[in-house]
Amino acid sequence: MNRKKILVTGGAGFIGGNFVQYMVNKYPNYDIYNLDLLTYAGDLTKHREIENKDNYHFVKADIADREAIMSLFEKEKFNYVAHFAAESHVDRSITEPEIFVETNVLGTQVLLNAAKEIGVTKFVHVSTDEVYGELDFNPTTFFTEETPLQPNSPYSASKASSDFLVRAYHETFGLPVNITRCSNNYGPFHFPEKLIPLTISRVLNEEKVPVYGDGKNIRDWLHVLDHCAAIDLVLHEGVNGEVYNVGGHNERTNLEVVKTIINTLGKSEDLIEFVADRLGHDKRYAIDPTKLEKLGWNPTYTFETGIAQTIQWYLDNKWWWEQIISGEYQNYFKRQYLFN
Ligand code: NAD
Ligand code: TDX
Repeated sequence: MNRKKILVTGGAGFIGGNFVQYMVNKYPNYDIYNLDLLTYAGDLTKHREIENKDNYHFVKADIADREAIMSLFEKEKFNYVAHFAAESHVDRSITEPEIFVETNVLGTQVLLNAAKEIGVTKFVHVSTDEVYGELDFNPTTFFTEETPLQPNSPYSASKASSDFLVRAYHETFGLPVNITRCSNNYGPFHFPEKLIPLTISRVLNEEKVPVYGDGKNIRDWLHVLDHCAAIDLVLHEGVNGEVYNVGGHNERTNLEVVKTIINTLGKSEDLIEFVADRLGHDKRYAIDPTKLEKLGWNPTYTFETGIAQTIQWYLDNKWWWEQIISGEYQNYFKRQYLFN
């Protein structure tokens, strides 16, 4: 039987977690290994419905722990790696940049080296459109795969550095890699420090919603399940060494996003509070996804259908985000994996 082993790093986080569930359900004949350090952003409660499936496996480890990663690769001989693990929050990178270098740069190099040593079939590195820097407000300009990298935050600089290492492992050692650069994701299990889940949870609790600066910065929103389908496609069909941009032409100002959520929930726009701007706040991101579309990918959600589904999900799954905000989710690993 054609049983493949797929290592998903960061599979307890937002996008990696959605990807783990997508793969476990779609490919019963693949073994999906979720490797995660369970930082503040890692949460295993989201996997309650799949954690007992035969093709789901969890490994707690730090991607920057060279010895642990090498011995895991030697033991399991993974066929594929989908690398999501990262420090992902721009605001945190402004106050604590060091961990972004350790995890995003060093951790990626450790994984690349282990993948090279055992000879994987494919290593997909999940990067971000933020490595391209910022666009102006001219709506006809987009990031393509040829746009030069000009990262502006410690977060995007660390991601760009990891992109260069991935490229170097392909050029120097012939490692079969792809880099994907995605726009802002949203959807179920999005950690409530990020704009959309923060707004939904605050509005539901009748709390103020902080909007940075004048709220006119633009992000290009992509539903996380469309992103999962893109990574699945690139993992199986991506041309080795290529970069693929992922985005769905859904540009909105932050103020439009916040107002859409407030209005959908029938609350007052008085909840909006303009606060000091983020340092180095990128004006606009917008993706040209033509190359990935030619490979066979198309988004299935518009922003309207996706945000409606997401708001409904947060209404239906208060159990999830309330225990994230209270911190209770951090006890789940001990209960399920250590004390049983
Ligand atoms: P997230 O912060 O929700 O999840 C990150 C996960 O990585 C967490 O589970 C965390 O515990 C784990 N992790 C952190 N450090 C680790 C380490 N040293 N070893 C092992 N695991 C570790 O992030 P996300 O939003 O799901 O983003 C996933 C990836 O996608 C990141 O690489 C990010 O740069 C990229 N990305 C995110 C977006 C977005 O809109 N969220 C957009 C484009 C690209
Ligand atoms: O409270 C807030 N108020 C606000 O106005 C927060 C948290 C954000 N913002 C603004 C800043 C951004 O312009 O909203 C926009 C979105 O902010 P975030 O949700 O922090 O996302 P962003 O900084 O755009 O980065 C996200 O998308 C690209 C992910 O966190 C990154 O990991 C990914 O690479």
